[in-house]
Amino acid sequence: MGGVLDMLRYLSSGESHGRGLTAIIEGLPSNMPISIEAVDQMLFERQQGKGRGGRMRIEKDSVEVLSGIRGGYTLGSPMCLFIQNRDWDNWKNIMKAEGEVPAEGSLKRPRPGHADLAGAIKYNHRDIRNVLERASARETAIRTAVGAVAMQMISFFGIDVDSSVISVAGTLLPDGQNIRARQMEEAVRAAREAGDTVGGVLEVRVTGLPPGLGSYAHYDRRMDGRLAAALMSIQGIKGVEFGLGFKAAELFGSEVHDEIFYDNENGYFRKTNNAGGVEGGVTNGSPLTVRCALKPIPTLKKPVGSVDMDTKKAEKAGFERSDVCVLEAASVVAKAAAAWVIAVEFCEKFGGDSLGEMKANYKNYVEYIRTT
Ligand code: EPS
Repeated sequence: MGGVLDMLRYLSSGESHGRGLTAIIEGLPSNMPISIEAVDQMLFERQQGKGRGGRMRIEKDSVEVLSGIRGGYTLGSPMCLFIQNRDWDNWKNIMKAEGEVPAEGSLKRPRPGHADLAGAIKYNHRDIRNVLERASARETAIRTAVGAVAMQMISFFGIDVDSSVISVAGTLLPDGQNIRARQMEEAVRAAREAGDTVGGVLEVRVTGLPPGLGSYAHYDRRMDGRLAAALMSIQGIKGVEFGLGFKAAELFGSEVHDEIFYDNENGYFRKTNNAGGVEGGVTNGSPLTVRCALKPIPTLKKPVGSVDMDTKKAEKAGFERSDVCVLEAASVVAKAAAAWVIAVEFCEKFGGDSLGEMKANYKNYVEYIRTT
């Protein structure tokens, strides 16, 4: 996931209404061309979608690279990314770093489902704003930028990561762009009119993966475990399943397991992919398919019950300007999060200091698979 022992790792910082968001990525190979436009395109996609709120009309997310690139190519040194919060101008009085914080920014009525109460208890904050500023899904902007860089790295090895919304508020979205858009719109409109919010299910698909990423040898090296952790860490995700997922629990083994075939042209192959591309924590060469359940966001115009943290009296939860639905945005973030984990695993297995060295390592492995 990007821990201290990973060859590829990153650290991010930034508050929702602070000056901006930053990330430092360490461990990218040198000599890799980076398209800033491609990163910005993904940031743009994250800002879209039915049900987004007023904030997205203020922001125009684009990444500034402060280090790690020269002439459009990675140097092998840490890459620092920065995304400005345009809304900072409206908030700098409330978000000030020193002196007394004005009372108008202070929040006392925690929103059920948000980090508000648990976060305030944990960090001993009297003002919920001290929690929500970092807990906010605004942070996913920088995560998306990091994932977009990772996606570029793995694309040099023929790996493609894609995602889409499967269902909204329990209704499956049919094929066809226009009808999907209408259905999303309808679900969002109904929720907005009710002062409510909606969630749904999204799917991430990865093609071009070699078999052998991740490992069965130790619990924290399992590919599905690492991916699940990365996806669950996206704000609002409450469930993750691979392939048949929960459905597999209802079937016989003979109906679930993907039979193995072999021919000279394809080597080993499967005709089904119920496993979702991972067996024993290791990629098996089939496309990776992961679904995520996203709960409705917890900021409701018609708030549910809560308690004032000062008076301890029953009150409705606080309301902040917010989105009605972030499903399409979360689908972009999920794609980015999955790409990051794959890039980490890729560096683990084929790691080299330059892109050329990694390509040579990869070629060697592909040749081994072909002849095995
Ligand atoms: C978000 C920015 C936030 C929220 C949203 C995601 O902006 P603001 O709080 O100023 O409206 O719109 O955050 C949440 C859903 C949340 O619960 O915190 C973004 O950039 O994606």
